[in-house]
Amino acid sequence: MTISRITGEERATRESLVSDPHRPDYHFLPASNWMNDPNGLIQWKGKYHLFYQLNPNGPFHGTIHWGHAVSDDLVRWADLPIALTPTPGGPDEDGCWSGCAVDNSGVPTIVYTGLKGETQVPCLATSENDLVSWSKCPGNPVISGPPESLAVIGFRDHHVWKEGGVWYQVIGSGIEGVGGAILLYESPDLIHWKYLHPLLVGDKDETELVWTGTMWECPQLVPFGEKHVLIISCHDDGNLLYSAYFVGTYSERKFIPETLRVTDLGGYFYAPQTLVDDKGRRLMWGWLQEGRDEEAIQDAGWAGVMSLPRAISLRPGDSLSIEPVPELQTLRSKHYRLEGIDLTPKTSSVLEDIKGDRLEIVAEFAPGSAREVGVKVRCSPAGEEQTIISYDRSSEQLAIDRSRSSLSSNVHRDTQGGMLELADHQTLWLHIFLDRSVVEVFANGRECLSERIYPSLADSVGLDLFARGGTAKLNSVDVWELESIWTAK
Ligand code: DQQ
Repeated sequence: MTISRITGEERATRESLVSDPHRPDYHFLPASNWMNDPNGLIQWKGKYHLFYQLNPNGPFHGTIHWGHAVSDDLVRWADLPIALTPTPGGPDEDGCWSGCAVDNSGVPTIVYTGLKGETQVPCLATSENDLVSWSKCPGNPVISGPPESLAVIGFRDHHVWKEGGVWYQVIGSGIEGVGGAILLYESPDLIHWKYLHPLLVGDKDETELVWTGTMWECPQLVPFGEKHVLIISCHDDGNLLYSAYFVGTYSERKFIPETLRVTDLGGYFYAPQTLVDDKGRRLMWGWLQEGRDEEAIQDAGWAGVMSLPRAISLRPGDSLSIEPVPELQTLRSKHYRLEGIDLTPKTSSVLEDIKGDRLEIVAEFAPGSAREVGVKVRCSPAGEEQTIISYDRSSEQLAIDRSRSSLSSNVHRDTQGGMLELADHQTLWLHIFLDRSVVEVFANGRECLSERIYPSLADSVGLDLFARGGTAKLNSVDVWELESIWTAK
């Protein structure tokens, strides 16, 4: 296969990995090696720029650089040169960690975390050629360290915005013995920063709503009308938990939280960032972590995938609505559609003519008397491998059962999911993106559940629909084969 969207070394590397049966084909990921957080999301002169945490030296977290890709349409990406590389002897000599990009009166400016030993400090870089190459600010770091009045755990990851002519910044942190914390700063010029106060402090022992751990990474404070959403990624003593968000009010530089929820119902979506594009949409990407052991990752030669771009908005009741962007429809090729099928516990092989590991599936169920309905993907002909996406009406749980996703021993196989509340006669609407080892399920235009699966059999490409504990009606199902983002027009 010829990769058409890029040139040179990246192209050869991408081509060499095309036959890896677990490597996603329409999600962004670097040519090889390690990727984690999305960084510096910005639309510049109409083009979408995606920076990301990259280790060009192997498929493991270390020597973190900023990788860079650009897109006209949010879907097809072209690799650009590495944007930030650790500088020997500099405050970022051990890594250029996460941060953001802003437009400083026409000067594209990155605010990122420099890592040197254990020390984490905010640094700046600017570009004079439309974001292609970057110069680090000679005065780095722009803040010498965390406030002395606080005993912090971590001081990293930056979200910067301008309000009334003043720059504000939030930095992820934690307070020893207390919980995660977001620290608020202000500046007239992005260079001189004054610490104001913690914007919010968590409770490491509170588990009633959503447990948020000992430290908060990758904060973003985003306005939605009268409300603000504070997105965090929860970290606990070195373990990445999940991304969560508070909805609340922000005024006079104070944030008052009202609700707290997880951003994605699965266990792999982490460190999301957002941007507002020229259509006025708030778009979000997150890092989808691997769900297999280090030996398998080492053998694969790559780790980490970017989620699909998700359009987010705030619903009444203070939860986010999360939907795939319509631009993804340009990847659709062969199409199948079925309508009006009665599903009983004995129904099987409804979709036996459709096979694939890179599919988009839209299924609408009227659950009827069924206790549970759903879709099976990546099914082997004899059923020893299958991944079950289900909705349980009584517990209102949307879940992905991976207990039979793979015969391999080195993969995660727990069932993950969470609450999707539906009114009594509301239909269940599942919008599923399957891309080899990635499953992203958007449910009823609201929740999203992302998982990683690694089937071992080449013929685990079947699909099925099911109802259990009663009968249900499948109003319709549409399935599209999706093109690769590297070879599509
Ligand atoms: N990863 C980065 C940090 C961030 C963490 C380092 C989240 O800046 O806190 O790669 O994945």
